[in-house]
Amino acid sequence: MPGVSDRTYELVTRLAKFWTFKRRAIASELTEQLSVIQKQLDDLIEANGALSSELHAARRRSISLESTLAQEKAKKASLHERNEELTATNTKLAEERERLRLIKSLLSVEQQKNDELKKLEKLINEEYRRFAAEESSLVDEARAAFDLMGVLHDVKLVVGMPGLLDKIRVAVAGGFSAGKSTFINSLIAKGGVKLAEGITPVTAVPSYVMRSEKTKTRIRAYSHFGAFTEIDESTYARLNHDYMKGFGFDLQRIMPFVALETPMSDLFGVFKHLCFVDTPGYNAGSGAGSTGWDRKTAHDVIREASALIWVMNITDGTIGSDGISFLEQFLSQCDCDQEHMPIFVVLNQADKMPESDIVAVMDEVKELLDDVSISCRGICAYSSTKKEVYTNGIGMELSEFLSEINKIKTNSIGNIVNRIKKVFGLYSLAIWADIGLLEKRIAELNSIKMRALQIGGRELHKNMTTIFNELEKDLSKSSVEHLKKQLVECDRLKDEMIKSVENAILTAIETEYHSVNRL
Ligand SMILES: Nc1nc2c(ncn2[C@@H]2O[C@H](COP(=O)(O)OP(=O)(O)OP(=O)(O)O)[C@@H](O)[C@H]2O)c(=O)[nH]1
Ligand SMILES: [Mg+2]
Repeated sequence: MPGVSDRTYELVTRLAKFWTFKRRAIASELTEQLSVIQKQLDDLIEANGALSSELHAARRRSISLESTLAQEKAKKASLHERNEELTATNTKLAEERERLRLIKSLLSVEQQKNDELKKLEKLINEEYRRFAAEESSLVDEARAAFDLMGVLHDVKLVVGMPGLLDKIRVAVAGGFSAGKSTFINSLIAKGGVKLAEGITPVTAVPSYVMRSEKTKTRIRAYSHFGAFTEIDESTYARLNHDYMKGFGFDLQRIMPFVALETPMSDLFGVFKHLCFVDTPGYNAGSGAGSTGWDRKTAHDVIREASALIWVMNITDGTIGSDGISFLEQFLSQCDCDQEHMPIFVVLNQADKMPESDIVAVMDEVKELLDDVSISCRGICAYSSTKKEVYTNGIGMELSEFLSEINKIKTNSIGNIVNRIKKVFGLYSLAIWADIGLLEKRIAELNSIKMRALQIGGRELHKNMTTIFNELEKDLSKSSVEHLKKQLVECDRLKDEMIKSVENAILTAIETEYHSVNRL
């Protein structure tokens, strides 16, 4: 059947013809067709209206959905942000918990029952101080006090770590990020614990690294009382400058050092007696909390060492005036004869430099050290990461140096005792010198008195008595007696300190022996 519009068209065509029959019928059919069309049109208009309002509603819904979506997206972003904040807070809390656990164990760790160590502390901190305040003969008293504090520090170290007694301490020092820790790590066997390394100042607490004959690593964090707590590798790995800042105080005050016993490699030979001491960079600044702390720590640690390995970054090109002045200051303070302090220079990170430049830096460093009369046993160019020595060095090779150090006879007790004897020997000399001077003056005064009597008779002698009385106050026999009493006190302190040192260390060795046998 033809569609409404086809039919309409057909009817209109027929009507248009002049001689068409049944025009009325056609017109009526056409009218009918038109009304159908009109109806369709009306329906369409109605449907269009309905669709338009639906479209309108849909648009409104879409706009509202869009705004809901935007709100949801914003909510999601804020939740994500919150989540990240919470994760960070969680990590911080975990770190805080870890820190608190470490502080708690350091503070609660029981001090070994070592009465002799306490006695030594009292002798140095109280009795010696009293003696020093009264005594005025020794000119360089500050140095004597400093030396005795060093003795106390050393005894605490050995009491806390009797294993150190037969070890030769080799301090590994230098500027921050020179690669000191990486250098020691290159001497640790595979599977042993690693010291923290990094590009920002890392090492904050000195670490004593000793060879362990077992495969297991033992890490002990020491408190100031010579007591220690065992810490695990992950806690140890975190003990860097940034982590230390989080304590809000110098952790070194309650944890002055850490000791590791770990399997060592035989890269440069097997050295059973060596204990490498990783030090903070002397120029690391205020990283651990207070300015100069690292320099002081580095100094304290190096002072008590028997040898020094100076590590520098070869790409710095030269040793630098601050490095030289640090070395000079150290040599002037160390206990042994400056010329006999074995020093070895490691030009580290040599993998970063062409061989021709390495030789030039090596010569420059040697020349600089010669200029300031610092003698070193040898200089080598080394890569701690590649564990490789580059070109021929100057003087001894590193392996020869370590082998020589390994043979040094250690006698920590004897060494400490000698240091005490040296301090009190100086006091004794100074007091004897004062006694000699006083006695000489008294004799001179007496001779003047006699001459006054002989020349001017009783009258002159009487007139001078007032002056003599004043002079005699200072030059009286009682002053000599006083000095002699100080000599007795000097000897007593020396003997008591030596006895306490020996007993404190013996007690520590026995305690360690029993605790090892209990394990
Ligand atoms: N290429 C190369 N990089 C090295 C070498 N030795 C150390 N490094 C890198 O130098 C950076 C510093 O090394 P550390 O061992 O942390 O230096 P450090 O002297 O102990 O530093 P502080 O403890 O901060 O004073 C680290 O990123 C090491 O990976 C080396 O021989 N070659
Ligand atoms: Mg380090």
